[in-house]
Amino acid sequence: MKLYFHPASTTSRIILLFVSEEGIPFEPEVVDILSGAHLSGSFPSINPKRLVPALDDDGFIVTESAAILRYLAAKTGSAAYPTDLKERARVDEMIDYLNSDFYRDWGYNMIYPQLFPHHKRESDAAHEGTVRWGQDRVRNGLAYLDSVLAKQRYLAGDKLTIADYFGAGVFSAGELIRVDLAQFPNLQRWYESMRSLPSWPKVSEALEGFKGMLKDMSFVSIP
Ligand SMILES: N[C@@H](CCC(=O)N[C@@H](CS)C(=O)NCC(=O)O)C(=O)O
Repeated sequence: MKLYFHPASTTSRIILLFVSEEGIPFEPEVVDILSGAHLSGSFPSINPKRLVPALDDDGFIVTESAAILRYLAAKTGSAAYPTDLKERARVDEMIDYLNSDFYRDWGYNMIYPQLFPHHKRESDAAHEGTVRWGQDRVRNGLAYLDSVLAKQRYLAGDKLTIADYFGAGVFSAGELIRVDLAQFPNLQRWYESMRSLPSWPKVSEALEGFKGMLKDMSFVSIP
């Protein structure tokens, strides 16, 4: 199985953390999205959306980080994707919430417009409005997730599942703008438990490098 990814990409690191923790063998293929290598050449025939990650399992291509996680977990019979219908529905429910509602505000409204020029809004007023609007909605999302984690150890119950791998990757992007989870103690406890997974330091090397480059910048963040 070949995994096309970039080590700094949030959605790639979701997969990298899961395969590393589960010991799933794969052939790595770095796509240098920073130099635009995903936009031309052979990669668009792998993923016409021109985004990483993408998985090639003997000619069967899967894109979308959440779909790749589900595919790999189901293919390997991982305990992190329960087969019980109701337990699995809880995992899918959480992944879908994180990937749609939460990530829209967290990533595309609050974090990425502050980091990437092509995410910046046209006018300063529109830009600031987007970031503040994202920040407000993120606060609601964080409070919701904190309340979930007040009742259970992990995002989809008391066992580690692919929802936690997905969530940990999404949350790691918050480190770039120095999100402080202190006012959400249950969420903070859960995130620290994910950060203490053995593969975290290796998988997060590029994230740490990016954080270093941003250390003198100020951001609209949490709190
Ligand atoms: N919904 C996709 C999003 C993938 C995505 O946005 N990938 C980013 C890196 S995190 C990318 O390839 N960006 C390249 C670009 O925007 O040109 C997934 O979850 O896999």
